[in-house]
Amino acid sequence: MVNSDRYTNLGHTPRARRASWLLVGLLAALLAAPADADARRVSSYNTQSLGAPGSASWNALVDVLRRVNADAATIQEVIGATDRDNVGNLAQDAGYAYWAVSQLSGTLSGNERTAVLSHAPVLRSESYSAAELSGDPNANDITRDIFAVWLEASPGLAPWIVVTVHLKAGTSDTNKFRRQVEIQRIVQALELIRLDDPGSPILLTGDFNEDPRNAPFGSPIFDTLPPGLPSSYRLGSDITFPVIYDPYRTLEDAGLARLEAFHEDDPGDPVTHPATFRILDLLWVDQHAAATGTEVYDACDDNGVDDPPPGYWLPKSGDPLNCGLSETASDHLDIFGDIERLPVDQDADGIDDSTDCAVLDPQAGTPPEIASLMAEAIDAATTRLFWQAAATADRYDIARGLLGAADDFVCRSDTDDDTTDTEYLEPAVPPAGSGWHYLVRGIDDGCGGAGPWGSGAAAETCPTP
Ligand SMILES: [Ca+2]
Ligand SMILES: [Ca+2]
Ligand SMILES: [Ca+2]
Ligand SMILES: [Ca+2]
Repeated sequence: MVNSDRYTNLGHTPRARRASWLLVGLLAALLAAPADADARRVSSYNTQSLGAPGSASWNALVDVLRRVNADAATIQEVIGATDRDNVGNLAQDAGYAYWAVSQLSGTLSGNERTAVLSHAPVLRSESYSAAELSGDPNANDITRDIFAVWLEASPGLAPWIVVTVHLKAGTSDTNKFRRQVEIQRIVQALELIRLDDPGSPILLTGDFNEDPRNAPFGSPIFDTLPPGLPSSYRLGSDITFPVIYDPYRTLEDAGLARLEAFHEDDPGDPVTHPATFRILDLLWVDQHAAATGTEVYDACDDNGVDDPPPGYWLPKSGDPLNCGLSETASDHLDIFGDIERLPVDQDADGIDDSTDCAVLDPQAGTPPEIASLMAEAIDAATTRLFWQAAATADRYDIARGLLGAADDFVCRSDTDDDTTDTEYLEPAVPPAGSGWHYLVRGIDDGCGGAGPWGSGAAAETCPTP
């Protein structure tokens, strides 16, 4: 750690009755962590059921999951109670310590759940039903629950939130209507998630059952319920007409960006459902995240080498798999991306969303280190310390240490006649032949608490607010 706010006050003999002031230099360059320190690989895989543990399809699925080795592997088509009960076994076989499975709600799921396998602890999960999102208890208008998990991030950072979906399949207008309503429900789920965790990166994955290459959309436009809906289908009373089929613009309007992905070393092939040559499986990120790389995994493309063209290849775990294993595992391919956080400061208080305890309140947040401590002599007996205000600090602590004695800092806040301003008048003079140095920290009386001193030396010198 660097004492970038350390100010040194060199004492002289009393006879001189003068003090001279020395700013100890700051090497503030350092503490930024590597950009990818909290990066995560996320994947989306429609597994076409899990199969029986130990079966060929199960083993192939395990092989692909291990080869891709996502930090958060989302899967769709966990079919029936047997698959549900086997998700823990799949996690174990694929090398995951944590996992979570969605619930079945309403009548339209086809008995299919989604799941997440995670290397990081699952802090929370929510399986959102239509009724819960709608507010209309009779709403029964989404196929599968929208499933969100909160995953532990690096210390001090807001959790990663991974949302996975499996939307209605089919190309009829009625299916498009149902898919658009599901997309609107996803946006509602994102609103709920952001209400709780406005600083978290949100990753949306799943089988969306619409090829984005079919854009532009914008039609059909539904002014009333389409024919041919299931008899148990109930559109939530909160959904208003017209309903316009424009699924991906709706997600973009909600602040999401789709990540393009291609087969290894083949920028001409983005297909995730080979039987129909369609892109059905998608990855999206919100404003807090971006991809450093993406790929659609097909064992037949996997030779462990980044062949020309450069890129379109990501490192994987273990050895390349035999061609055919992807086909044995599922009718879909596994799509994955390496995701890193982007700096975002929504309330412009200088504190990144990822560490801001009040992401939307510019008055609240742990103040950053005070790195601008300056001093001037007021008169022979008085030194004025001053510093630049930290945006969220309501007041400041001052600690004073004897030069050369690293651990002797004492709190001087009790001698500051106004702890809310950005100055401190030191009325004392250092002992002859010695000197003082100072540390200042900002304190947010809201959720942020005390900021760092910039040095461990003074950590205990003022009572923690
Ligand atoms: Ca290759
Ligand atoms: Ca902020
Ligand atoms: Ca804030
Ligand atoms: Ca003051």
